[in-house]
Amino acid sequence: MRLFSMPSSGNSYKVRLLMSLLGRQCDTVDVEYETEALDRAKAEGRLPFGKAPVLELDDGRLLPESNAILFWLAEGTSFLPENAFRRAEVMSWMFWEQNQHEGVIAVRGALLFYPQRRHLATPERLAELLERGHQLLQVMEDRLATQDWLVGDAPSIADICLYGYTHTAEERSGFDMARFPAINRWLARIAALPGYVGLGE
Ligand SMILES: N[C@@H](CCC(=O)N[C@@H](CS)C(=O)NCC(=O)O)C(=O)O
Repeated sequence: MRLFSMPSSGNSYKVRLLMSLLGRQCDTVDVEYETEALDRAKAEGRLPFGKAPVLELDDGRLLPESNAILFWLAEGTSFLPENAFRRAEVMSWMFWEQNQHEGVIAVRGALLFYPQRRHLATPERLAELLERGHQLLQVMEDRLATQDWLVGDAPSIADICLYGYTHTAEERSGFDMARFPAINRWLARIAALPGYVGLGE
């Protein structure tokens, strides 16, 4: 397998993290933002949706979308519950991550982190994203105040998926994480899992 992965991106990091937690190996092709390697991967048709990450299977099939890759890798492991309702709950959190959380938490981080995006980081936009992001983080806080993991009683790909951008929500995206003690305890639980790797590792 080959993973086309953007080193600085939470979406690519989620996949690298799950691979490491599962003790699975694969070749990694780094396709950092605005580099020749990214342009080449696009030109060679390796990124079907024009974005990283993409997992290339040994038979050449390409799987884009970070959460689809998590789902594929987790099949048959403890990171994807067998119970049908629990699996559907995992999907709920993963859809929510893509259609609400990522568009605010990751986007605010990208505006502040990537110099090429700074011109879009107007005070009004940053303030709006800050307020919305705190509301979204409160949704996670409410869930994690009553249970250790987002779904059921074990870590699943819902946790790995949401960890991707939540763990840099303060340092990169500027959210006030002191407001969210249950999220902070959950972040520490994930960082303590055997096989854990950080974003820059
Ligand atoms: N929904 C996609 C989002 C992927 C995405 O937006 N990737 C960005 C980095 S976070 C990318 O590859 N950008 C390169 C580009 O747009 O040229 C996923 O979860 O995989």
